[in-house]
Amino acid sequence: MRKILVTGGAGFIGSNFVHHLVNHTDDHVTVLDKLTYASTEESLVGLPKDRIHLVVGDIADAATVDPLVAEVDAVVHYAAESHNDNSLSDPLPFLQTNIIGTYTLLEAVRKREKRFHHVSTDEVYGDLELDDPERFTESTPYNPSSPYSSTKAGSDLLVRAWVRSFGVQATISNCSNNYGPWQHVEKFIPRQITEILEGRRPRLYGDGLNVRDWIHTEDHSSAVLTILETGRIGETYLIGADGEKSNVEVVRAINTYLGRDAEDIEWVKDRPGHDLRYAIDSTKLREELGWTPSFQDFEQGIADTIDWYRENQAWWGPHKHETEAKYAAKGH
Ligand code: NAD
Ligand code: TDX
Repeated sequence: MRKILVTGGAGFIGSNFVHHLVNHTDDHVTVLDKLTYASTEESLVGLPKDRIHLVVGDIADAATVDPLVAEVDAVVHYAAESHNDNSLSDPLPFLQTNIIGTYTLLEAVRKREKRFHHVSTDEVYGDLELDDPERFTESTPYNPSSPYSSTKAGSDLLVRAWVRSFGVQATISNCSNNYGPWQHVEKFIPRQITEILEGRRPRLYGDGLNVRDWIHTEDHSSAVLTILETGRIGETYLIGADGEKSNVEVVRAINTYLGRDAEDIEWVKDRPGHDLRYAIDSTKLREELGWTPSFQDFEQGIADTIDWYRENQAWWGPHKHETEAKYAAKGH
């Protein structure tokens, strides 16, 4: 039985990965999570107690991290401050968790000689024009735009340096926008669904033409497990499922599934520095490691996600008011 430490395993994508490990391997999973406002500890409830252990703590605290790393075979690192809008109003927690936290983990895996997988984002590459025929590849130069994406870029570069300078056995993945259950209501798709469920209109930034490359979080998990098990040390793999959609297309799909006029939209102030388009070319991951996504029907995926938010109001309801108050203060 392998022992895996999953940082941020009580968050949206990390908790999905923990379920994926429990369902697809016989690994024992230790979750290290600070349980910030974004965590979804409930998503871990019901998992077999002999397979999973939750430790509440900070990845930037070496005294917490080092003994946990010593006990496992590999670390999969999801923990992060993850929301661009928050990074624009208060960048410091992003530097602390995304940079110092990643550094702290790297020092522990270096000392304990453990395998490390670093989960990152396509936002490190900046953005593309709407009509650019190119997509991001592993050799696209880094060009992050926001405090969030610059700290993720910094953390990726730390991992590369620890591989080259100290021989740390690490891989990196950069994934596109995830959707699915347990995503915090601050993020785009859950915010729109829950605005409508609370009787308000969905809210689009700017002209709504910005494009994101959507992937179901379950496909992100299967890709990360594939890289953990078969990826080449020192390599970066881009994860994407050919899911490019403009924001207005996504909102129309949500409106339509909820039986509303597709064009009934509240147009709000744009995000400063708003990246125009992300698009992933995941050829390397598919051809080298044989990974393919399973959730290719976006309309069905959105319908399932909407149904999940309808059924789980008890989980997201308590976070909604505070989240909307923050947005209202910024004019979003
Ligand atoms: P999230 O905000 O939902 O979850 C982050 C988790 O990390 C939370 O449980 C939080 O409590 C925990 N955490 C935060 N600071 C911590 C600290 N100092 N110590 C320990 N735990 C801490 O984020 P998410 O959307 O699930 O993203 C997870 C990872 O995937 C991040 O590294 C993010 O950059 C990356 N990613 C996200 C997306 C996306 O679309 N959401 C896409 C590509 C990559
Ligand atoms: O109410 C909204 N209206 C709107 O038009 C919100 C919250 C967002 N938007 C737009 C901004 C973006 O173009 O929707 C798009 C998606 O926004 P977010 O959910 O904030 O995601 P994004 O900024 O693209 O970043 C996400 O994907 C990459 C994750 O939050 C990051 O953690 C990940 O690295």
